Formats: sequence, C-alpha cells, structure tokens
Amino acid sequence: MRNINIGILGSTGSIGRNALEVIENLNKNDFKIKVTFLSVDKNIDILSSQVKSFNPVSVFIKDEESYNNFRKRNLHPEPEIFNGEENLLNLIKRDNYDLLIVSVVGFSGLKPTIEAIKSKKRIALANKETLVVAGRIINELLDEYNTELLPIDSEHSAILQCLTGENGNDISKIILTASGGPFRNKSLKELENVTIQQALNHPNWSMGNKITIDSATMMNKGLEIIEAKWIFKQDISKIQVLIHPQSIIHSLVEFTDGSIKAQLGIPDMKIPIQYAITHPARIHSDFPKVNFSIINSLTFEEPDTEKFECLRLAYFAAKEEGTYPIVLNASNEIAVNLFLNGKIKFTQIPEIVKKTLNNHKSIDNFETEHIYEIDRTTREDILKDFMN
Ligand code: MN3
Repeated sequence: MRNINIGILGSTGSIGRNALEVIENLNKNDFKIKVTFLSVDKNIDILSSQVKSFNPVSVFIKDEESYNNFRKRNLHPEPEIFNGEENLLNLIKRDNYDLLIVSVVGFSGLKPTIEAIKSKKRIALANKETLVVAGRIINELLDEYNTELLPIDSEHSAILQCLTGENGNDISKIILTASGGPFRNKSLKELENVTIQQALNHPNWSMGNKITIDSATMMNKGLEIIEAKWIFKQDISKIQVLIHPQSIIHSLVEFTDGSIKAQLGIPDMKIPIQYAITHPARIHSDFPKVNFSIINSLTFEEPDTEKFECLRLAYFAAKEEGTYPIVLNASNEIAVNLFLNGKIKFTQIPEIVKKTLNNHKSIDNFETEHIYEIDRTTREDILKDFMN
C-alpha cells in the first residue's frame, strides 16, 4: 500500500518535522503519500513553509492569535484553516486520510487519538502519554474498531522490529535501553542545583523540551515501560531498563529459548518514523548509518533508582495500575512545567510526583471520563500549592 493519505498532529515539533522529511524520502522511493492535514500549536512560520511544500487540504492552529495571524497571510493555494478543539476533532473524523501521526506532547494527545481510532484510522504514535493514561482503553478501542497502532518511540519501534517474524513466540524479557540523559554521572547531591539549560542539553537525542526533561529525570523511561506494557501486552515484571549511554542499541527482546534480538541504528527518529509508516516493509533511505569502525564500545549499566526516583515511581504506578498512571503523568507534566518556568528545583520534580501518588485514592474500573477528571483535578491540586 504505497498510496497513503496522512494527517499529522504537531507538525512543527521535532517528530512532526522529521515525519515530513520521511514522507519526502518515501515519495522519492515510489510512494505516493499525500499530507491531508497538519495541526500545530502556534509556530505559523514553520507551518507556512510546510504548507508550501506539502499543500495540505486543511491546517489546524490551536493558538487563537496565531490562527488569526495565519489567516492574514493569504497563501496560494490556501488550505482550509481551523481553530477550536471541536474543529480539530471534526478534521480527525473526516475520511480523507488513512494514517494519523500523533506527535503532540503530553496528555493533549489522548482525545484526538481516541477519535481517530473510532474513525478506523491507523495510528503512528509518538505520544507515549496517551498509552500511559489510557493503555487498556486504547487497546480495547483498537480491537473494537479493528485498526492498528504503530509506535514511533525508538525503543518500541526496536521491540516491534525484534518481534516481527516471531509469529507469537513467547517472550521472557523486554529490555528497554536508556541513554541515562545528561545527569548519568552526577550525584544525587549535585542534581539539586542543576539548571534548566543543563537539563535541556541531552547528550544523544535532539527532542522537544518536555521529553528532554523527562529524559534527564528518567521519567521518560518510566513512561516507556508503561507504553511497552500496553503495546506488547506484557506483564510489567518482564520489562526491564538498562542504561546504554551510546544510544546505538535501541532495545532488546529475550525469548524463552535464551536468544536475544536487538535493533541497532544511529539515534535519529527518522528511522522509527519511517518504519511506523512502512511496517513490515523496509524502504531505502539515505539517513546516516552506524559506522562500527568508529564506535569503540557499547556499554551497559543498571539504572540507579535512588538517584532517578521517577523511574521507581513509574514502576510503582505500572504495577499498581488503576488510576495511578494518570496521576503519575499529570503530576509529572505539571512538575516539568514548573521546572521549565523556574518555579522549582530539578529534584522537586520526583518529590511532587511522589507526594501526589501518595495522596491519590486509585480506582480500578475507570472509563475515559474518569481520565479527564483525574487529570484535571491532579493538576489543579498541585498548582494550588504554587499560586502564592
Ligand atoms: Mn524513547
């Protein structure tokens, strides 16, 4: 299936821009991919150039002022231009596309993803928070509407690639690799005084601010174990994390016979993005390749969950299930924002998450409405403490 119509949520972010490069590559290799719509928060300069290059039918701009400014630009040919959540959901319900790339950040990915599944679209998901808060419900919807979800996250793409061709052979272990982020070699004491700039300076991956801070606290890996649990339908006890600072091995799967498969590549999101679109096929690319003659060693170490408490808290939420993962995610999003706005220290991020989880009364059989409610009240409760 080389004729594909694609919508992209979050087209001006890091994943969105990489996705458009991948689409250009695929179209040079006998694909006929049409980008039917793009949604952005407020970066209308990048959006303008994307509109010129890809000529989408429609664009959605979340920020109202940017929406009004974009309308004055009179592009030729001009796409339909929308604003307001209801209009975004209407775009997602249309039948002019097959695959939705969800590359928005955080909890905001949930509602559009649910709507796209209900419209029987395939999902290429870069937004791990959606599976963290609603993994069970998303899996039920995928079954009910008979569609599929492909991971864009590099670790989960690696696992999918290891499992492809295994025809349901039993897994004994999934090993998610983690770079360890910028603070791998810092002591817990040193973490107290790290700056926003230091936290944003990731050694291997160039990503958006939220995920970069999550990588520095290792909450990113915590969210990823929950993401893996739902995508690959495995018990959390089978999902391990291993620090691999070179970010060349993107994850490993151990089978019951003792064999281990791994997927390797340079740390570049274009490879997992392209695989999500073409799976199970592999299509030529000129993206940079691993050169083993200049890699001296691939090393591994156990994560320090005392130093990176967010990872321990995520394991707790993943094991307990119920509504803990919703609270884990909401408190982390708020804490990361507070840190990025200079309101709290780096080490207060796990403190806030821990305190919020401790105060939470989890429920087991929750539905989608509960997720929105718990997300909202969790955020409000934390922000109350920072109002004065
Ligand atoms: Mn990842």
